[in-house]
Amino acid sequence: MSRFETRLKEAAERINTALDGLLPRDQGPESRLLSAMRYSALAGGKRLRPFFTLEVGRMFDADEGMLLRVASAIECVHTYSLIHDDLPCMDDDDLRRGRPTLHRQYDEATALLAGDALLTFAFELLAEPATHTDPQMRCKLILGLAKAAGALGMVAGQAADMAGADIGSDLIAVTRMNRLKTGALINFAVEAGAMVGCASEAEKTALMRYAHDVGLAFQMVDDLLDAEGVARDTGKAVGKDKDRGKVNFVTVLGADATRERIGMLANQAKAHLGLFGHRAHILTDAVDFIVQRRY
Ligand code: GRG
Repeated sequence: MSRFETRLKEAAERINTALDGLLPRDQGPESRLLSAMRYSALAGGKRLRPFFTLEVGRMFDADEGMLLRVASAIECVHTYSLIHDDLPCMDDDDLRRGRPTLHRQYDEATALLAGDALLTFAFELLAEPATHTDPQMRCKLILGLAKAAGALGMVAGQAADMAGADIGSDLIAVTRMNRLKTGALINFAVEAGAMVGCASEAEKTALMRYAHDVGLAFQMVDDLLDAEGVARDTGKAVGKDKDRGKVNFVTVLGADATRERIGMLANQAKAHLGLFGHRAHILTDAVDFIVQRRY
């Protein structure tokens, strides 16, 4: 395991422990709903988004307890999006994170509600005083997450994804869709770490540029894995986009040109970190991990 993978695994363990403690216990009359929330939220996953929040915050010596709550909120939103994306009315998938999708393991109504509850829970977490001593900061975090996840962010990207070729089959349309569907939440994960760490405007700008390039490269790799990967590694079905007539970077550019762009974005992302010197070495390593990942 590389130095980066060890660090990612450690962060994932801290996030899992935090989520386990923060999520409601699966007991009482609503225990089926609560256990469904826990099934998906504690099912593993790379925990990349919370990793970014923790590592960026750490660069500015932000409080670990606060960062863990913010990172957990972001992971709850990500998990909700995966649950809803897997539903029969969307991608209708059977496998997620190497296990049956939530609606397969439970039922469709429970999956829908567990997704709703995780989304709402994220904002509850951010609003609680334990997340930050400054109420204005809590409001800013809530606003940032709402914008990233909402109708002009991730949900807009999902709507464009569902529209398939109707959004147009060119690079501009595909880039826009992915900036929203995947990029918006990755951006916020990085931004939230900078916010809690009270980064300067110049530092925030550099980090936002980094997040932009990383988000696009991440999605391009995801599209390559969908085209060429194996379900055993990815923990989810592959080859779906082409079968469903969806447009993605590989269908628009082809695999070779997608790989070339991933390389360019990776170099560009690393260059944005120049301002931070050695302090950002883990964010540099994250770029290599993202472009080389097989899952
Ligand atoms: C339903 C509102 C709504 C949004 C869904 C995230 C998303 C939008 C759909 C997921 C489908 C998908 C394959 C998106 C592309 C990239 C992506 C977000 C992959 C999953 O993220 P990872 O690889 O997953 O970080 P893990 O399981 O590691 O957390």
